[in-house]
Amino acid sequence: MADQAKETAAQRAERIKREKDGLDVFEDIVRYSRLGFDAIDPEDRDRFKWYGVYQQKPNEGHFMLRLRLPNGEISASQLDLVAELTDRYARGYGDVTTRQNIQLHWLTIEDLPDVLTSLREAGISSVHACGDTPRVVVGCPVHGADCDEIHDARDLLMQVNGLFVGNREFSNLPRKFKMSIGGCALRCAQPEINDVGICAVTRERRGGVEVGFDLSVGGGLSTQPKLGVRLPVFLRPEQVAPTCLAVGELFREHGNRDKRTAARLKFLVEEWGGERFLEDLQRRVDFTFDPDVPPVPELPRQRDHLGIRPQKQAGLHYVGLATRLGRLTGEQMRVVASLAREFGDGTIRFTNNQNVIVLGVPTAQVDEVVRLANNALLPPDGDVWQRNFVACTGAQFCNLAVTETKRAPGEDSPAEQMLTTLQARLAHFQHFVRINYNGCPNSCGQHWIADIGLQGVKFKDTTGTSVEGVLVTVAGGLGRTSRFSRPTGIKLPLPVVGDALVGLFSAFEAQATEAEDDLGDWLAARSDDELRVLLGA
Ligand code: SRM
Ligand code: SF4
Repeated sequence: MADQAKETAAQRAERIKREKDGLDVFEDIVRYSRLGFDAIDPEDRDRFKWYGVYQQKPNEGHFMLRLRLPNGEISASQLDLVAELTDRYARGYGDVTTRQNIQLHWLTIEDLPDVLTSLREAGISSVHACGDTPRVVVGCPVHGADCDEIHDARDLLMQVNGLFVGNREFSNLPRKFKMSIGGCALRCAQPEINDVGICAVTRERRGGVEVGFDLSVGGGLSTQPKLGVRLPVFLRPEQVAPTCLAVGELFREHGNRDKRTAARLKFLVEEWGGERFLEDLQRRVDFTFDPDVPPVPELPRQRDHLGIRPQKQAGLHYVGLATRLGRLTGEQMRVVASLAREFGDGTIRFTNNQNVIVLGVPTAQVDEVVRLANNALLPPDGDVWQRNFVACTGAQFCNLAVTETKRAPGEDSPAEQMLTTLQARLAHFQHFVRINYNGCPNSCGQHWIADIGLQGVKFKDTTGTSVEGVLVTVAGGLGRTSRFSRPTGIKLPLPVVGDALVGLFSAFEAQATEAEDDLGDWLAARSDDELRVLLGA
């Protein structure tokens, strides 16, 4: 056995994975639930992640549980169960995540066997939701319903998810591995920032149009954001699953296992380049990749599906509801479940903006759904602020956070203050805007792709006092022009951020000539010095 005292973080992580597959830790969770928190071997605690269980901060015996909801999908009865568990074990609230999942906090080791077993019996998995594993496959939350969709890729997504989840062949990857498979024309599933990004495309063919899939690899955010590299391949639907498996194998075999910070697929793609990557991939599949790819289409900047929209099925609508900062009480979960069951077709899907969509609502029932959703503080259209303000977990629970972001529903927090200020002072604002707030540089809240990215930092103010604040980044976005937000160097103490943003957006409004004027372009054209003045920094 290695000298554990001298191990690097990567050596430790690799040894822990080699010595026991995280998938074998369930029995230990049951055993520790009888022995108590203090008996937990720290290495087993690391393996708990393979069941979506993560030690929460402060480390006083509580855990976070991340569910695995491929395509963000959950049924009404499943959400009822999650609501019940939320109230019984998680102090009454949970989070919708930027990968369309639900997370609960405050679970104890004693609670875990009951919670995990109840979820499993209801068909909800948390397997491979955390750890060095194939994470949940994200997708378009209106797969199968969107009138403009290119291809309903839901079944394909579920097939790929099923091939990876709980598969021991992929249970020891060098690092987390994230896939996105989407069929909508908006590419709302953000293929550009996933390790594997697959989205539906069409190309002209004699006699008509052929539907296939585009493939990009090595996208990701974190401290070193990279856009996925588009490979010159046109995938037929039946080639998607074998291609995903091949990328997973390639990553497993060639990903960097010596340095955690260089282990993600994006670094391998960067080192090899697309050409070599594709050559290796070609050797792993039993078909020849078709290089005839269509041009990248013009993509809009706003790529979500919130609001009330007709479905491709005549007489049905889907209704998107805006959460407040991604936090849902058990009661709100029950309302969403009952809306889906009583008025919709029972399907609920979470979005990567931490919102939720109820599908299959007959036209005649839409008004009632809107009324009940508003009563539950889940406005169907949401104003621009609530709909597009994303906040990661932050210091309340996160081990890596530098600053606080949000707190329990109804409690004051920096994100709540910012959102309330914007809603109160710029209620009329109509332009598309995306604000993403992270408690640290890891970008779980995706600040790199926001118009306004807020990254939690500690810094010294003008009096030399250390304060909590944000570093402002601007003009990021996916779509028409994919670009990461630009760090401005401007740091604002948390209490002034809301007012500072009001000043900035008011200046934009004063200069914008048309409702369609683009905030992202305007921000991109402002120098850091100009922004500093507009933000009052
Ligand atoms: Fe994340 C680690 C929360 C999406 C990049 N992330 C963490 C931990 C586990 C840190 C910790 O030790 O506590 C956070 C758990 C806090 C808690 O108790 O909730 C955490 N990440 C989240 C969530 C809940 C943020 C949210 O509020 O929505 C998201 C859960 C997604 C899910 O359901 O699976 C979440 N994390 C992301 C994303 C966004 C995405 O995937 O599109 C990213 C950037 C994309 C990417 O991976 O490149 C992201 N999280 C990270 C990183 C940096 C990874 C890296 O490559 O360097 C870490 C730290 C690490 O892994 O070492 C991290
Ligand atoms: Fe935690 Fe940082 Fe991720 Fe926020 S961005 S959840 S603070 S690791």
